Amino acid sequence: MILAMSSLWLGISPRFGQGTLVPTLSQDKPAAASDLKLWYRHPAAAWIEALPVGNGRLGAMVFGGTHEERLRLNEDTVWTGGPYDPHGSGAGVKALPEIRRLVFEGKGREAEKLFETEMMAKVWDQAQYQPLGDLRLSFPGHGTVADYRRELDLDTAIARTTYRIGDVGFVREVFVSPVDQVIVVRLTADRPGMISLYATLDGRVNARRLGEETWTVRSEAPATILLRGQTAGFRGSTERLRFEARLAALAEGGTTELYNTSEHDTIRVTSADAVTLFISAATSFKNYRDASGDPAAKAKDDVSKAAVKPFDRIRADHLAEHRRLFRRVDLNFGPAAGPALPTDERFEAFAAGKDPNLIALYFQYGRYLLLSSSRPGGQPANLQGLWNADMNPAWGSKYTSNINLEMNYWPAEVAGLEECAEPFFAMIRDLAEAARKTAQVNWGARGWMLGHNTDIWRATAPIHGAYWGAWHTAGAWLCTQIWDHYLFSGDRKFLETNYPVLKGAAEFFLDTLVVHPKSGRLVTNPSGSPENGPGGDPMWTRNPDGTRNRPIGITAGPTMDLQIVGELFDLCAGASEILGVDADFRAQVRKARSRLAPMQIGRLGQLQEWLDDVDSPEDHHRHVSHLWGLYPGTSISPRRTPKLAEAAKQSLRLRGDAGTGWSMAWKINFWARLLDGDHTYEMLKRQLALTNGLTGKGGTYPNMLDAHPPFQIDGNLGGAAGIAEMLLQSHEGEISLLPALPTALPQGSAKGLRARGSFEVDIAWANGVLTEATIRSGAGNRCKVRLGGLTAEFKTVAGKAYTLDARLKIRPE
Ligand code: FUC
Repeated sequence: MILAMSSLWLGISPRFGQGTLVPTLSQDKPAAASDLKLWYRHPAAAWIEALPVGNGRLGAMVFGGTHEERLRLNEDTVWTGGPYDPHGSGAGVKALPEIRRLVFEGKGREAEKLFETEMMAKVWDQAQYQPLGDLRLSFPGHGTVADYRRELDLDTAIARTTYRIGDVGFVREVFVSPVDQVIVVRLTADRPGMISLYATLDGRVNARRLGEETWTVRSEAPATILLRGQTAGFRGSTERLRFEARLAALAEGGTTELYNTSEHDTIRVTSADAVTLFISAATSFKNYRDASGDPAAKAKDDVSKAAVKPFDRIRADHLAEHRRLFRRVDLNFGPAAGPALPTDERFEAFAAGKDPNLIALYFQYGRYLLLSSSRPGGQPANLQGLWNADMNPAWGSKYTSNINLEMNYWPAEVAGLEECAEPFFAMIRDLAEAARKTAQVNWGARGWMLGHNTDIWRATAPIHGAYWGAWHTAGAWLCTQIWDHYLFSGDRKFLETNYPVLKGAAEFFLDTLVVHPKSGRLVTNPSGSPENGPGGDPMWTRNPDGTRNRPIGITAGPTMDLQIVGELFDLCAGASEILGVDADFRAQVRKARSRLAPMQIGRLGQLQEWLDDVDSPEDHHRHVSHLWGLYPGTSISPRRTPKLAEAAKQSLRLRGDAGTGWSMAWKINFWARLLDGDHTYEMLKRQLALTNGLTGKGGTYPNMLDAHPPFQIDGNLGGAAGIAEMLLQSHEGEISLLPALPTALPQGSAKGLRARGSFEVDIAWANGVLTEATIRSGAGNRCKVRLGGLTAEFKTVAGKAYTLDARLKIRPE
């Protein structure tokens, strides 16, 4: 059954030709400005209320205080440790036959034990991402505050705090320039001589578990503060990463001096008309094998260049670069309802069905977060994107690759931010190189693979234990996202560059798939269905001695693996055909593909998560890995494989709607792919329920960041992808318009969404039905459009737009 998609893919790909998408944007103005702002009537009392700004590499959370201001700062290469070889001293490949035998004989506990003594990394965890520090400002002489407001304007990427004290109005703007590579804080007042402040860098606290790290704050005349140090050593590595941040103040009028106490070197500005603060930062990270860079040189260079550029130019350049990406897509669900409310008060109105445009804001916020945390040349968005407050963050704020890392990039193509995936693709190329050793030592195989985690040093040896670490299909999953970029863009050069990565992933599975003794079909072994085992959550009982029971995770041929490896083989066959290379290899992957164990429907009517029918009706686990083939995969479809789609639906019903942030975001996408708009909307309602993270699971914090809890950016980004998925799908060789429109969203319009085949799509609907669609062709591919049961097909010319009416008839120009 998995085979169904391969013919479709191969049918599609050659037709997509070689063109790249020509941006033929339909609008240069975004939705009404008020719809693109998060705003509040009070300063942030906690990080989950603060507002994120970032340029992909440098980030800040802005609290918007009045007497004191705090910006929690990040730089995307501030990680513990340095380059290291993660591989342990186990027997690896020598133990493999025995582990496999134990798994096939149903001796899972013994197999896990052997896996853990022979296959694990030398340290059972990886390096972690840390904050850079804080910018601390205080404003002497500030009295009682009136007319307070703070906002984040997604269309300008500027966080703005305004208030009055007496008859003086104060304005503070914060942004992170992608052009000038500095964090900028601009302070003004509506009367001269009113800006007085103290400014310093601070905020690194030794991370308890990690041992000593060293850092200092000192000043440099005339008005610079330096935060300099090295992160804690990570047990896996002997090297330590060095970092430096520089804060410089440029005051207009007044006096500026350095003010030293025994604790802090501080900049003091008195009675200025306006002040601009610049913060630059860098680390010694060069690439995952080399941490010998010079952070001081880069930090100094960036801040010196910014200091001689007129502020208006810096701001204008920032705006232009941000809007170049942000304004590509517009979305609304009808006019705003009633007077605009502060963002934290909108959730209640939304829950009562009154403010559908909160969904549009969430979608645009997802786009904003992706383009602010992932830009070419930087690191990919990690578990917290770019914005991590903690020295010891949850799960190391690293790259968890059994759902989270992949989910971060789900909106990139459809939401018109394909460049933002560049750091992600670069990381995949690194992993394909670094993991060759893991493939050799543990599997005796060619190519590469990835398990459930990696870090900035691209560690690929299994960690955390067999329950988590035996699963190793992440590399193949990542390859499907490379392929998808090709399907969207038609960029043959991109495909050519990345072909060795795809081929390496397939070679690994050609070498490691084994014949199942009972069925004679090919399966993975040892592996697992991410973080789950038969029985799921209810099996995690606690013993009197405090230890916890858990199901056996290690297994052969979990459904997710079969789906992912199947699609990997398909895309490798497709890619080699398009590029006209490797005919033998193509024949091999096709043959292996036909021998893979199939998906199965179990006794509960569910899609089985494992080869045996052992799914428990009590299992409400957050991971729903066996539905990978429904989304982001393409092997389950209500139209092409209705029985499998019905079984997937049953699995979802059994799992239930509850979940952590990313789990709910995944379910938004699942229900959209099942073409059930109303259930998709139910999931959106759960995702957009306001939370402080202390009660329950999932939901959205006041600053609209996703609550796992704690904050993880995957839910925001997966949620944004799901909103697009209910309005437009293009994974079946056709552009499906409004495939899962909820009854609760009867009117709206979307502009600039992207579809596979190098198309850009605008849609408008009213009373729950399409009124008009415009499709712009980027590469002149043939276009098939679907609206429910109605289809139309036509030739296109690159660069031309086609407007269709509600019957899918092309309107004459
Ligand atoms: C996986 C998930 C957790 C969390 C972590 C970062 O382990 O199962 O829910 O998202 O990644």
